[in-house]
Amino acid sequence: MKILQKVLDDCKKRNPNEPEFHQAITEVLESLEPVAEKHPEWVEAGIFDRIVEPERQIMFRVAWVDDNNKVQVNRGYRVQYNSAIGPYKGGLRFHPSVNLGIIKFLGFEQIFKNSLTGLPIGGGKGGSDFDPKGKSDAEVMRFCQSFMTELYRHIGENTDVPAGDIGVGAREIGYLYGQYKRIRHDFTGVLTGKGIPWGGSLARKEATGFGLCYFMDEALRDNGSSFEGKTVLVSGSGNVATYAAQKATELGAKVVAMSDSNGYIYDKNGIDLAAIKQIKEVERKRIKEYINIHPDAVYTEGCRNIWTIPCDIALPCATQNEIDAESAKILLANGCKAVGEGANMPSTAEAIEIFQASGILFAPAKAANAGGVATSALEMSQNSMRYSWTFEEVDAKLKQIMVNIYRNASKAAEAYGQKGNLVMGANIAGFEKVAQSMYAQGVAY
Ligand code: NDP
Ligand code: 2IT
Repeated sequence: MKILQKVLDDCKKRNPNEPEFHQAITEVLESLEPVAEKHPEWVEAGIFDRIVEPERQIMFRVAWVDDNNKVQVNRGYRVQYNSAIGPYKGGLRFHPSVNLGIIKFLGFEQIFKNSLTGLPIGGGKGGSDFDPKGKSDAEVMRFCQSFMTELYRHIGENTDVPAGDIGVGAREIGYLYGQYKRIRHDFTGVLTGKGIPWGGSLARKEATGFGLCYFMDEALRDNGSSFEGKTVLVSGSGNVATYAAQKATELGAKVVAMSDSNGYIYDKNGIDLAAIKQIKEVERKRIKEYINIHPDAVYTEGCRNIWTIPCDIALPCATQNEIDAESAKILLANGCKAVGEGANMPSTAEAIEIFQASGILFAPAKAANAGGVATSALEMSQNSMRYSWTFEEVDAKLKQIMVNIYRNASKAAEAYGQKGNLVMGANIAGFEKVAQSMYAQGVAY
């Protein structure tokens, strides 16, 4: 890297001790070096220096009272990263591992992902180190109400529109929306992932997982393959994982393993998704319960070794850095031919290098998992129109968006002499539109 090395070095220096953020900016800036060569006017206008710095970072105290009447304190975040092409848009993550560096890595990735959807949404992300696991509904509600009592002043349907991510699903969005509406006295589309009766979009729940499979389906076909008859591993058993497993199965694959942070299940007959939904969505229990319903399935404690199961296609849908170099090598040695990232940054930089060097199909998160946020943008459109589309209408738009993202990322990779490199293609295709917009709008942030 020549032109952008200083941008990277300065950014790392200004943001010490944020390894996930460093990982995300390093990958993107490395991909963008040939773009910087081609566009000296963007270098001159400081586009690269500006894009790595969030427009605004909000951190706040969230105090709430637990069921034992004890006061608890968490930290809330909203990083409003880039608004060049639309209002800040991106999820909220509630997980004990959340810190500013993680929210920044997610917010930064979100800029390019949102641009790739072709819809007018900027990039942002937020969340808290609050852990919903083991909390009562009443505790989750009190936390969400306290969180929104600060967040509401920073967001709005044309300013910043949060949604779900790890630990934030329909229940949390409901409590957050109720509190926003109460404070603002305004019924607007300020959050997405809302319930269907109160402004949510059909197919939003399914969208990230379905979108991942639509993307992979298109990419596999372009490489003379398909999901038909393939053995698939899906890590995680949350929102993204569940609907990725469902769509992969509908497209003819057999999903043989899923996981949570405690361990993984292997079912050689193919995972029973009704059982997964019952355990995870309804009962909020651990995945090991699956073997009570299917005694011939195998549960293994610890989630890491899921990648040692032989497969044709791996769909990591849990969290960042869940596939390291060692897991990548094992996957390849066992004959894995394609990796589609449902989670954000699930492969380490070393793992990506190994996958790419092997020549298998590698679909990076910001392209492959963009279906969730794309459908969030469709929810915003429906809210603005005060209208709702049918499941089939939304699903058809989602499918077309994912096909377009694949084609645009492929085209960009080819245009820069890197045919098949979807990491580079996605980073470049996502960046160019944002860069053009920032350039046109002058030095306004
Ligand atoms: P959920 O909270 O619904 O599910 C998360 C799943 O991942 C759970 O099975 C969870 O297990 C597991 N998991 C979480 N953290 C870890 C960890 N540190 N180690 C192992 N397993 C872990 O979240 P989502 O399905 O919404 O999100 C999954 C991924 O997809 C995230 O990377 C998210 O950023 C990304 N994503 C989500 C989108 C969405 O629309 N929801 C859109 C695009 C990307 P456990 O229950 O044990 O914690
Ligand atoms: O990472 C992501 O794209 C999401 N969590 C979804 C964000 C959204 O606004 O729907």
